[in-house]
Amino acid sequence: ENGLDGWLRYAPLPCSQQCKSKLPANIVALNATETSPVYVAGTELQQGLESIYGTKTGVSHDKCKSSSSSVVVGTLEQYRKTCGAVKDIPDLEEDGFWIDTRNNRIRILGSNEKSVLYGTFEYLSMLAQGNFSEVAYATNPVAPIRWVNQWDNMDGSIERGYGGPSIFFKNGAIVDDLTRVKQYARLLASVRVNAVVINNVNANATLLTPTNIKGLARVADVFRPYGIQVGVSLNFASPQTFGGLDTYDPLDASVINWWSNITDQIYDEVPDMAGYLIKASSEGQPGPETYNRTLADGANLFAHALEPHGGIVMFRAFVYNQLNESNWDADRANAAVNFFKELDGKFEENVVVQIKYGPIDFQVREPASPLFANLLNTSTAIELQVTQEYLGQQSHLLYLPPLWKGIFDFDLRVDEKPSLVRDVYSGKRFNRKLGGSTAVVNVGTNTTWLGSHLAMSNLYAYGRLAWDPTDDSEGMLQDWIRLTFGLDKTVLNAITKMSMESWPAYENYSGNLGIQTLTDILYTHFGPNPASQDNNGWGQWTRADHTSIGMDRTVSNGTGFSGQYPSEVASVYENIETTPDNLLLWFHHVDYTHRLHSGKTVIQHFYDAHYDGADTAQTFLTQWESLKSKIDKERYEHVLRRFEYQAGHSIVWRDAIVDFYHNLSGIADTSKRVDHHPWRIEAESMYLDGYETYTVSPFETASGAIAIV
Ligand code: BDP
Repeated sequence: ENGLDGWLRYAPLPCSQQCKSKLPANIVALNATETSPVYVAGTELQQGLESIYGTKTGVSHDKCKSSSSSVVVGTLEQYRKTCGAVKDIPDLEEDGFWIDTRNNRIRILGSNEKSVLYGTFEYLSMLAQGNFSEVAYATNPVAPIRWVNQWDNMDGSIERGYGGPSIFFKNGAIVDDLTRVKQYARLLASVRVNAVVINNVNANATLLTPTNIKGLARVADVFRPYGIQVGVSLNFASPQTFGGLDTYDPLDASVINWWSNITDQIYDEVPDMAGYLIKASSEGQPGPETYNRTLADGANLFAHALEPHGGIVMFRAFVYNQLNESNWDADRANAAVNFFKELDGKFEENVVVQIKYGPIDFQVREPASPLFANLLNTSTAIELQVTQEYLGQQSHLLYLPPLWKGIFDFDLRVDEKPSLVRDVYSGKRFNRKLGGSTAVVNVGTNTTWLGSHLAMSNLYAYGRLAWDPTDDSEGMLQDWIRLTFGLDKTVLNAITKMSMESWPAYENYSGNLGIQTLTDILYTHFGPNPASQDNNGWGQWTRADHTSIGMDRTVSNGTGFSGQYPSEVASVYENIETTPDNLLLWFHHVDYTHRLHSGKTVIQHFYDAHYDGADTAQTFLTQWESLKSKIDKERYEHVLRRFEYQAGHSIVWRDAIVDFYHNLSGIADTSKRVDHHPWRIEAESMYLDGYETYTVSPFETASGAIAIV
C-alpha cells in the first residue's frame, strides 16, 4: 500500500450471502462514449464491485434494466430517453444528483454528466464502508466554483509543494506520461472538485507557447472524462515579456488584442477551459498599477477576453506592497480591503475575487478576512490551503477542517444581518450567481501525493466542504479513515483522536493567542523563528519588546484594521475585554503580565501552551505505535517516521519559543519546570568524532545556541 489510490482503494471486504444479495447484478451506464463521465462511472462501479466484493458485474449502455438488482447511472435526460419517466425526484440544480438505493434497484441520476460520476462515487463510498443502507436523496452543491490550485512551475518544481516534483511539468513543458494526472483526476472527481489550475500563481508566460498550449490540451483531455476543467495562471506582463509588445497596459488596444488572441488560441485547443487565475501587483508580480490602472481594469482585461468563451477570471485579493521598505510599518492585514473595497461593483460579471481565508496568509489562527464583508456587488471565492505551508509542511499532522469551518461559520453581521462567511462566498448572502471555494493543493509525484498519508484527509475533506461547508469535521474524517485504512474501530478511534487534537496542538506549540505561527517568515515558513516576524516586508506583527507583545489593530490606538469589519464585529475586536483570548495578540498590544479571560498572564499562557502542545504531539507517536498490527507495513512505517519527527520537532518548537520569550521578557516560568529537559544530553557535550560544533541562528533553535554538524 503506497498511498497512490488515496481513499479510492476499494479494499476487499468480507461479503456474506445476505451482503451478496444486496449487490447489483448489472450495471447500466447510459452513455456508450468512453470519454464521457457517465461511461467512466460505469467502469468505476465495475472495478469497485470487483475489488471490494470480488463480484464480476457486466456493464451495458443502451438498454435500461430497471428491474431489481441493477444499478442505473445517467443524466436525467438520458434516463428519460432510455428508461422512461422519472418520478418523485426533487428538482436538481447544476451539478446536483439523485441517489436511490431502495429495493435493490439503484438509480444514480444527475443533472449533468459529471454529477452522475459524483453520485457513483458516493455509492461506492458507501459500499467500501460496508454500508448497505437504503437511501433516497438529492444533493446539490452550495456553489458552482469548487476548484483546486496547483503552484507547479514549468521546470517541474512546486512552490510550497511537499510531495515531490510536479505531475504536470518538467523541463519547461507538459510531461509526456499523464498517468498520474489521470489518477489525480479520479481523486478530485470523487470529492466533486470541478476545475484545476495547473500552474503557479507566480506564473511563467512560457506556458503560452504553441507547444505548451497543445500540452495543456492533452492535460484537459485527461481531466475531461472526470468532469474536471483546467485553468491556468497568467503573468500580467506577458504581452511585453513574452509577446514582444512594448507595454502591458491593460487599457492599451494592442495589449487587449494580444490577450484576446492568446485566449482564442487556448480555446481552439481546449474549448471548455475553465478560465484564468491572476496574481497581480503582489510580492513583486507585475500588475496594472505600473500604468496607474486599477486592479479592476486588470481583472476586466481578462474577463473581456474570456467572455466569448464562457470562461471566468479568478482574480486574487492577495495584494500587498509591504515589500517596499517605505511601507514595512504598514499593517499588511489592511491591504486587501484598502485595495478592493472601492472597486466593488466595478468588476465584470465573469470575475470572481479569490480571497484567502484570513487577512494575512494561511496562518494557524486568523480572524476571517473582512474583505468578505466589503464586496457586496462582486462575486467572491474563498482560498484555502491543503498544502501545509506554515503548518508543518506535512511533517506535522494537522487536520484542517476545524480551522476552515471556524472561518466559514463566522458571522460578519453586514448591515446587522446574519452574514456567515460561507453564505457570502457561496453567493447566497448578496445574490451572486458565481462564487465558491478554491484550495492550494500542490500534490506531487510522491505516491503519498502530499508527502504524508495522513495529510490526504485534508484534500478529501476540502472537496466535501466545497460542496457543503456545513459538513461535519469528524464525520468526514471518519469516512476518510474507513476508506483509507479499513473498518477497524481501534484504528478509527485513534486516527480520529489524533486528527482532532492536531490543530490545537500545533497552535499551542507554534504560536497561540493570535500571535500567528511564529515560524521563519522570510522564506522557509518552517520551524521556529519569532524574531523574523517583525521589521521586514513580510512580517511586522508580533511587535514584541521587553515588556509587551501583540499588534494593536484597533481603530482607537492601532492600525485601524478592526474598523474594516461591520460595526457589530468591529466593536467586539476593538475592545480588549470582548476579544477572544485566541485572537488577543492579533488585535491588541499588551504587557506580558496582562491577564487573560482564563486568569493566566500572557507570558505564563505562552509557556504552558507550548508545553501542552508538545506533550500532545508526543502522544501521537505512542497512539500510532499502538496500531502497528492493524496497518500495512509500508504505510505504518511511513507515518511512524512522520510522528517521530513531529515529536522531536514539537519539542524544538516548544523550547525555542519559551527560551525566546523568557530571554526577551526576563519573566520566569512559574509552572515549576525547573529543569526543562532532565533527560537531555546536549550533543556538544558528547565525544565528537567527525562532528564540529557551531552556533545556530536563530539562537533559540538549539539549547545553548549550539548544535553540531
Ligand atoms: C505565500 C507563499 C508564496 C505564494 C504566496 C501567494 O509563501 O509562495 O506565492 O503566498 O499566495 O503564502 O501568492
